[in-house]
Order: sequence, then structure tokens, then C-alpha cells
Amino acid sequence: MGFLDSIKKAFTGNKDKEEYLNGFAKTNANLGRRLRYISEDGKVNANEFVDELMVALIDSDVGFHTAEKICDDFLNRADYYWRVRSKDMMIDLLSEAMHAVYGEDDKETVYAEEGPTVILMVGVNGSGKTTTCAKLANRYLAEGKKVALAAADTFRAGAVAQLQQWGERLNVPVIAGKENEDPSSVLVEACRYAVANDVDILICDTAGRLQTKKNLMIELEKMNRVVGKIIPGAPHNTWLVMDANTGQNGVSQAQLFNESTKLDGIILTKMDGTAKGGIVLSIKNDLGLPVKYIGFGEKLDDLKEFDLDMYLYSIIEDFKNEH
Ligand SMILES: Nc1nc2c(ncn2[C@@H]2O[C@H](COP(=O)(O)OP(=O)(O)OP(=O)(O)O)[C@@H](O)[C@H]2O)c(=O)[nH]1
Ligand SMILES: [Mg+2]
Repeated sequence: MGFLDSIKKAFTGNKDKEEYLNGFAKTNANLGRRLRYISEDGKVNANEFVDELMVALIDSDVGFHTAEKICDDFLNRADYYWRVRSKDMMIDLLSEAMHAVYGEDDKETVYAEEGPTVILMVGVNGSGKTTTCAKLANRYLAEGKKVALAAADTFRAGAVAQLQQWGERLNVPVIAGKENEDPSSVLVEACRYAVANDVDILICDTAGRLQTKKNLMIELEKMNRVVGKIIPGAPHNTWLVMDANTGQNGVSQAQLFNESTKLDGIILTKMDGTAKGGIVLSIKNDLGLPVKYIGFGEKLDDLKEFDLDMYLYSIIEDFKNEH
């Protein structure tokens, strides 16, 4: 049984199958289709394949270094299996090389042993932070957790009201500050509320900020510090919410955020609208940051946990012929 067959079994039984299929459809049409094309009969020479592979990977935002690593690994594997260079074998070896470049997720979500778990959501303007806070709250509610939201975006007019609307829909308390109030003081208040009300998960929305704006990054450092003063170990998870359309700029974006507030993972949003799903591999390989969740749309349940096998199968498999 080939590698792709082995992950197909898990894929077929997974409840998020349809969302992955639809959400990665554009990436599949871009990368998957090209991979199948370049591995057609007559091009079964691994070295020739690799030149075209490199271009296809970079076009889907895998990033140069990561693409190079995948190609080298692929060539080593192809060398080992030199006798069998069929199209299926090529695709299998490539899937294995892509799997290997992502590696293990060694940063599991951290939950406080006692008291509230604090999740801090950061990112550039419009990346999907506020919507993702609501989607996450929805997931934790479904698990039976007691959830609260902190509206620490006191900068953009209407930001607090946006989160409050989600709070009403979800029936979740929203701890909010006034416009232009110091966001750190909102977080302090929210942490105190969470402790006093036995909240399990406190999700903190923050204002969008460009990673190059020094004063806003210093503000983020402060937010990070103050929550730890009220709840030891908080924030337990700091996740960068990134638009999957960001392109390779996303890597430097994540790098700069990581310098101000230690990131524990990435949430990639708007995957439904991009053919550049290769960014997942680039972020993990370049920065060691795992992708925790993927946003597949604007609705509350359009947020799915990232699963490497599901991802690879969705972007590579030939669904037109298979399903
Ligand atoms: N298609 C799609 N749209 C999304 C997704 N996530 C968020 N959006 C949309 O992106 C837009 C911006 O989302 P927000 O949650 O307001 O983004 P934000 O990061 O909080 O924005 P600022 O607070 O202004 O920095 C909204 O129209 C969302 O509905 C997604 O996964 N897919
Ligand atoms: Mg927002």
C-alpha cells in the first residue's frame, strides 16, 4: 500500500472531510493538478520531475527553502526506489517528502492545570482575528467548556461591538473596555473576571497591527506580561491569525510577531479563497510554528483543526477521478 493510500483511509473516515475538500479545492487545482501532470508517463525521470516540481511548489507558496528541502528529500527517496518510477510512485514519494518536511507538531495546545486557560489572538489588520475568536469560542462551547471573550481591540471603532455581537449570538460574556482604553487594562479586567467566574477558556481578541510598527509591538509585549501577573502561566497559547493569501511575506510577519510575543502556533484563515495552501509547509519548516487551525469560511463552524494527513491528501489526491 502506497503512502497516499494509507492516508486516504484516515481521510475517508474523518468528519471534516468535506470542509477540507472544499477548502483546499483551489490549492488542489493549482498544485495537485500540476503534480499529476508533471508525473505523467514519459516524464518518469526523477531529475526532470524535480525541476518542474520546484516551480509548482513555489507557485503555491511553499517557499524556496522548503521547496528545495522537499525536492532533495524526494530525490533521495526516488533514488532508493529507482526501479519503480511510475506516476503513482512519484506522487507517493512526493507526499512522503512533504509529510517529512512538516514533521511533528511539538507545540500542543496548552491547558492550565487549574483555573482559566488564556488564549491570546494576534495578527495584522483584517486577518480574521475577531471572527476566529468567535469560531474558537463556538468549538470550546461544544466541548462543554465555560468560555469568555476579552475585547482588547480598543483602537478600531466598532471592534468591541463586533465581538459583543458574536458574544450575544454564542451566549458568551464579553469583557470589554472603552474606546482608546489601554488594551492591557481590559485584559487585566478580563483575567480577573475569568478567575472569579470559573471560566475554563478566556479568548482575547486584540487590535490588528502591522509587525513593523514598533510601538504597537511593544503594546503587545505589555499585554503578554500583564495577563501572566493575574493568571500564572498566561497566556497559555498565543496564536498568530494569518490570512492564507498573505504569501511569503507571512513568514517574516510571523517572525516579527514571534520576537515581541512568543508565538505558539498559527491559525490560517481564508483558505477557501486561495490556491496557495503551500504556505502551511513553509511556516512550519522556516519557523517551527505549527498550524493549529484552518479557517474555511465566514461561518461559526468554518474553523477546523489542522491535520497534516488530511491536508496532504486534500491538496494532492486526484478527486475528479477518485470521487
Ligand atoms: N472567506 C473567509 N473569510 C473569513 C475567514 N475568516 C475571516 N473572514 C472574513 O474576513 C473579514 C475580516 O475578519 P475579522 O475577524 O474582522 O478580522 P480582524 O483580524 O479581526 O480585523 P481587524 O480587527 O480589523 O484587524 C470578515 O469579513 C470575515 O468574515 C475565513 O476563514 N474565510
Ligand atoms: Mg478584529
